[in-house]
Amino acid sequence: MKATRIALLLWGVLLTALPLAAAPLPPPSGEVILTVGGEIGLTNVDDEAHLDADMLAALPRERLMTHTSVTDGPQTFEGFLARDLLDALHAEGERVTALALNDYLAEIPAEDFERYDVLLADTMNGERLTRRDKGPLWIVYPRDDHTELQDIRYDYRWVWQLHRLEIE
Ligand SMILES: Nc1nc2c(c(=O)[nH]1)N[C@H]1C(S)=C(S)[C@@H](COP(=O)(O)O)O[C@H]1N2
Ligand SMILES: [Mo]
Repeated sequence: MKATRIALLLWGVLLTALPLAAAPLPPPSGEVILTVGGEIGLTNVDDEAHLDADMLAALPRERLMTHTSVTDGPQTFEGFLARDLLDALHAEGERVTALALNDYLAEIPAEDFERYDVLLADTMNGERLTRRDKGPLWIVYPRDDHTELQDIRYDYRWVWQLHRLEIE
């Protein structure tokens, strides 16, 4: 069996069945899309989780339609839930710092991800988000489903060009 395949299987098992910290996170085999550091229970490179596209694709896929503060009309996003990622990595923390390729950063209370189905989107309207345009990942809140999210206090947490999360 190819190493990638084994790695993916392991990751799949981690997401579903295995008790905490029973298996290590496989190393990334492709380009790293997202790095997660800080208070996490599973790591693969030093004390961080370096996640490639295949590993992220193993998380349950979710779709969300919503308006945003930077586009006209509702957009359809696809990706995975921030909550599912943090659960998969056994993250324990109250604060998540989200860092973008353009050095923008936002501090997000971890409870946002419990309370709301916040997406880490990798596609918009069926098109993959590229680094040139809001990719590789964009934090998308279910803005249309909760009036309290239609507020600048949340807009700044919609970090695009996301490439790193720090859990504290
Ligand atoms: N990567 C990145 N994400 C970002 C920002 C940014 O500058 N870079 N600006 C944030 C802020 S402050 C807001 S209000 C929303 C919308 O930003 P805009 O109104 O400046 O377009 O996106 C957020 N996400
Ligand atoms: Mo903002």
